Amino acid sequence: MYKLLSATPSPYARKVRIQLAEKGLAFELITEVPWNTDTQTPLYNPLEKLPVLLCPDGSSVFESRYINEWLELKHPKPALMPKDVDGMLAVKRFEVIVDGACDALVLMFFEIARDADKQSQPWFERQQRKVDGALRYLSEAIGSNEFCHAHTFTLADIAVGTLLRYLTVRWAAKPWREQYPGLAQYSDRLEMRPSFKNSVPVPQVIRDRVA
Ligand SMILES: N[C@@H](CCC(=O)N[C@@H](CS)C(=O)NCC(=O)O)C(=O)O
Repeated sequence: MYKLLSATPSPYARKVRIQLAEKGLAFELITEVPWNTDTQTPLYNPLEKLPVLLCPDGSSVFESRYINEWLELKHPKPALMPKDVDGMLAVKRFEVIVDGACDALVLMFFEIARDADKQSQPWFERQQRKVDGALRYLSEAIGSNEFCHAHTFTLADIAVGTLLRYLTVRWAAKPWREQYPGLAQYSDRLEMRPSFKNSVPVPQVIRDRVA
């Protein structure tokens, strides 16, 4: 059986949790705080980040987008990626936007965790612009459609759905739902799926100093 190193708020880990559930693949969830010094994450990923998928043969697969692709290739059914090249590229484009926005959110989170005199407002605002740009892009691209691409649930929806719910968990003050009501409805619809309901993100306390 697979094991998954995961953190409760992590949108990256949630993408993999949802994909495993959608494919009906059993896995053991191992919850870590990857930012604490005693995390076991570096034992399995030299980049020291989770999610990490641990395989029954002892090997590990890391980097969420690569894990998603790996699982898609190893367990093609049900397909969460279109078969046609243009469809595939369209889905991957959504994944790129989402990962970029999540990376910016993580940088913002740790920027404001620094001592006040070490925080950089221009750096924070630079990251914020990326998140705002991603939301604007997603709102325009999805509109009132049920799914990101071709009226079908794909890895693109898993990615966008995890970003939107992560915003609610870590950035509750960000008024994205009011700004983009279409995206809010899209997010609410996705959160009804059992795979989403069973992986609702929750904040985690980081014990050690990171930045
Ligand atoms: N690009 C990576 C990002 C993963 C990531 O940033 N994970 C965070 C938890 S949400 C982490 O483990 N950070 C620990 C660190 O960067 O040292 C992916 O998609 O898997």
